[in-house]
Amino acid sequence: MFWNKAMETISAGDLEALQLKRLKWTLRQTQQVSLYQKKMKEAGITPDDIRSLDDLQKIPFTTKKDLQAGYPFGLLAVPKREIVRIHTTSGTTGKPTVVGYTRADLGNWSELIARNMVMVGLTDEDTFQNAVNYGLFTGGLGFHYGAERVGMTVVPSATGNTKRQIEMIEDFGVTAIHCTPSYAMHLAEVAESMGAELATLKTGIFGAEPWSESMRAELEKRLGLTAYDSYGLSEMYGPGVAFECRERDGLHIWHDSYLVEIIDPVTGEALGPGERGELVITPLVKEAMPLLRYRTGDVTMLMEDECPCGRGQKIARITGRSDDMLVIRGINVFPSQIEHVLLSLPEVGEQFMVYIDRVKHLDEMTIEVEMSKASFSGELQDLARVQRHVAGALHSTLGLRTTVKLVEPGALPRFEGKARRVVDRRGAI
Ligand code: DLL
Repeated sequence: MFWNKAMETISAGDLEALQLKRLKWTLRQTQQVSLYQKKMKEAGITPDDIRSLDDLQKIPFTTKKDLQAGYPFGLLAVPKREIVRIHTTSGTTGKPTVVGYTRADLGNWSELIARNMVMVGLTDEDTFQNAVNYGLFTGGLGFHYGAERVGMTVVPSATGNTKRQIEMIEDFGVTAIHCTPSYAMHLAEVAESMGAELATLKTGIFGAEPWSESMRAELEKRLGLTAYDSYGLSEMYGPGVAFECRERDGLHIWHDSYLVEIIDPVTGEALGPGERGELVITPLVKEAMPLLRYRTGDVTMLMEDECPCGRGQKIARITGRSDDMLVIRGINVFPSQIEHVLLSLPEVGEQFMVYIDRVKHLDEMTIEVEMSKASFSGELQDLARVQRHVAGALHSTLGLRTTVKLVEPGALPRFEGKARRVVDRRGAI
């Protein structure tokens, strides 16, 4: 099913012409912002020097630091009266980025969300529970307006009060739910403890943080739904940038609205399909806050094969952020790899925390993980064997020795929004 078939399946030739036209428009739009005027001047180029899509390479990158330096409204390309809403990034490091939207931006954004939802088979017959934060976080209002545009019955439940969320699913006959994968896992736990069957639920849209294929399998089994990965970032409106189709093998990045590149995060050099690196995006229709070659910090790769669904370019699931990648004794580790290993072991549950310390100049990684309910029977039995088994499995995937601590089911924190499972204590005194 398509929401906008002409755009979703546009031919390569027409797409190139459209992308170039929109890139030129974006360049003109950025010239209202002093940061880009300065960057282009320093690079010795003007918007007129960009005559083909390949010329994109001549344009300097924009980084999160650039955006932080413009806090709060320094990146806006339109007068304040044209801004009808603002959101901000979650701002885990330093100042958040303020993102402004014109009325046209909000329309473009809803269109992209609508495409995503229809792509996975949702229609105006569906009842959609939007179990994410409705404040400055883009996940709430972004999906809300997209789902309304499709004509779904929207339940704006937001987060929290998990028992009530489960009752809503059952009482309102909710067929589709949107939340972070960590919150979905918590919903599953609470539903199980209440004996709720969630019989009407058939579609789960999960995103805003990295999650693994094993997490998908677990969520599908426990919530009885088909789970789709949704990617986006506030700087590019929010969710809706890339989304899985029913093939669930990579995420379609909306080619008429975003130009994508993958670069080596260290050298900045372009990488080809199949090579994992940092995702760089140039949005093509953003009015209030245009961006040029924005370094997302997210690690993925361009996929080579054409998708049987007929839509365009796909990226692989995001494995993590180039800047949250943990480097432990020189080895790169993504928290999603740890999650993947733990979920494959029946002795332990899915909740874990990672602590990193520096002991006598050496990095030490400690992983706390809950025993699974099945293997926990009042006391941690045969603790040493389970511990060895978990540490062995982690070692063979990560190539790294770790200390594993087993804890009781329910002992570790649950997260309503994005999970914060890694505590890096190496910088602390
Ligand atoms: O998280 C937008 C969003 C809301 C996406 C709801 C999907 C669903 P920010 O708060 O600005 O925006 O955080 C963006 O989150 O750069 C990634 O590092 C991470 N992220 C988002 N989606 C995924 C995903 C929203 N599907 C940052 N897989 C991004 C992995 C993701 N990481």
